[in-house]
Amino acid sequence: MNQSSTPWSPAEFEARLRARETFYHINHPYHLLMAEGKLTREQIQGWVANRFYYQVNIPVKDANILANCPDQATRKLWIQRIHDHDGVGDDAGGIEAWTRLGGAVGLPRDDLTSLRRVLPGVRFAVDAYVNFARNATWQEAACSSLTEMFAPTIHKQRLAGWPELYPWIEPEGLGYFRKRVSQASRDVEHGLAITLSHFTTRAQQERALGILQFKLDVLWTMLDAMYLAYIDNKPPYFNLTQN
Ligand code: AHQ
Repeated sequence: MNQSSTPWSPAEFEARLRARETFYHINHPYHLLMAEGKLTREQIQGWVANRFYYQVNIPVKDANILANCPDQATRKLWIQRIHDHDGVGDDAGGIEAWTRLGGAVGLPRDDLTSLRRVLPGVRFAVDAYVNFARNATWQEAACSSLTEMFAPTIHKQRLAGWPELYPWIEPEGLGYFRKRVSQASRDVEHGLAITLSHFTTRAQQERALGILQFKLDVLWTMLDAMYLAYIDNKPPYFNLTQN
């Protein structure tokens, strides 16, 4: 086999997946401003309200993966992701925790649950992710969740920085990020095992990198829409509506 058709070893394949960290949304200008403490209350609120649409769609995305997955052992593990977000037993779950983050940044619950603040660009990016998971194989959709390889860093950055950078945000609102640090690591262990064992030919491995890039594009595009609306003050139709 020539060089370009030889499969990568699992270690090399994983290293190439992890090398995509460069394109993670921690490096997006919106997130850089956030990490530097330069976002206003409104820009933080806009981010929380728009990210709520992403959060409520994660269990829908994961339910699509379950629906496409005939392997009981996989489903037994994957279903935990739905419990993490929707809650189970007396654990209210991540979506509820996100509404508490909303309250902590001064947003009434209804500002999130009504979805009235969700920007078209955010909606299209999130819907593209859910529709991908609905139509792809469950292994491809599992691969697309691997942006979470890079998530613990971003959650830890917020936990470490926000109390000092944004003292007006009530500290208990950060509970969501705290829980995600361990949940993301657990998710990645499973998602990576599926990916490394399923994508074995070189062409399949290249496809996996493309799927990961698609999901990096989803996260990046969400912040592009927020940057235009909340940093550049150019929300949709800004030039057509009277001030
Ligand atoms: O809070 C996040 C979350 O629950 C998930 C699930 C996972 C997936 O299935 O795609 N990805 C993800 C992410 C969450 N938070 C993002 C953030 O920046 O707070 C990061 C995001 C991801 O890395 O994909």
